[in-house]
Amino acid sequence: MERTLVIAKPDAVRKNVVGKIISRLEDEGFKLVALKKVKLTNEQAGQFYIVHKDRPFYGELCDFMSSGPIVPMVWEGENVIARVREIMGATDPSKAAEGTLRKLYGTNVGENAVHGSDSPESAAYEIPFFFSGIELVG
Ligand code: YYY
Ligand code: MG
Repeated sequence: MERTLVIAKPDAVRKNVVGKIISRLEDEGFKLVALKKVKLTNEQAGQFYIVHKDRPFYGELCDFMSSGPIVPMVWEGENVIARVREIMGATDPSKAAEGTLRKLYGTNVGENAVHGSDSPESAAYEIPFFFSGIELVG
């Protein structure tokens, strides 16, 4: 069964919509296998998003992702990586489809409420970034 790393980003925590994000993923039939609340340093945010290190938005992204607590979680289900990407919607909330999490809860392209792994390779890096084996309860 496939797993993906989802993060309720600092803006979602500030807006008090973490529960709504969790409810939506439960309603979609996925199984929650891990969840915690953490606050990253700027350097830790940079390590998480290391694939974007040469992009112009990297500095702002690291500042935002370390601006407050986040809620990383692991979800399991059939085709969960691609399906969560659909449920999240486009990176820019103003371009995201109606009913998607980013349309509902995002603010702008930088503050877009939620992260979801984009491939099995990304999930294999991102899940152990936050969770050890004994924290993953399938
Ligand atoms: O996978 P996804 O989160 O939809 O977008 P990415 O292209 O991987 O970018 C990661 C993260 O960076 C995005 O969620 C917000 C931020 N970002 C940005 O601030 N400005 C952009 N033009 C593109 C991405
Ligand atoms: Mg991405």
